Amino acid sequence: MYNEKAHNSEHKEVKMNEHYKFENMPLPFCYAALEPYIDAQTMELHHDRHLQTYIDNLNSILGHYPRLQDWSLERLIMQSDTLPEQIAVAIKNNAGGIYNHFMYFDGLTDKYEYPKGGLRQMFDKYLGGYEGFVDIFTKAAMSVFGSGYAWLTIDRRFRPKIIITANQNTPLTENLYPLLNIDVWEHAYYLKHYNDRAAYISDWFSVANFAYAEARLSQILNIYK
Ligand code: MN3
Repeated sequence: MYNEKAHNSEHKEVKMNEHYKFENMPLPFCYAALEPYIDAQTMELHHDRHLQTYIDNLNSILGHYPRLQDWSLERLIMQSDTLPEQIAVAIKNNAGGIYNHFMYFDGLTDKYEYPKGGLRQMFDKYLGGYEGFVDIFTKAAMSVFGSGYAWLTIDRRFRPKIIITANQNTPLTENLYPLLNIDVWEHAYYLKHYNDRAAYISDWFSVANFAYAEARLSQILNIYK
């Protein structure tokens, strides 16, 4: 599987258990650190309650299935359709909810850096520079109907692909390697931005962790190129 090797190596860096029991690690900054772009109350509820619920739900299911307890999050997502029918959907949704939120919170920073290195080169070569990326990514995030995410991913030919996913679906099952995402479920912005998703997306660019996206890009290029 295209993603398997990268995910295995990635696990050495990600600050979480590789498998059951999954844990909610504290954010590397305080809840108010992203203000005025994302408010403290939203960060606290989003991380400590929304994400925690996915973790609790998945742990609760896996507690009854010892044979799945050494499965990684990625394996649970990618092979959910091989699981018993009564748990397949719940595992896909809750493992996806954890994976997507880990990506989202890792993709936020209180130490903003303008995109540089290979990431910047990729923007310049394929997307019309940083401004082109902002434009395409914003349109994608705005186009999510209902709840979901917009993603910056790279495909098998190492080209950027900006996609959207519904609910807690992930790009993993589409053979795309995710670099960065934005959560556009209303719980990610409603307390501050109300129904103004465009304002939230615009603010998100001021706290987007491009250093993290760049690190993920370098990692996958080192493995495969
Ligand atoms: Mn969320």
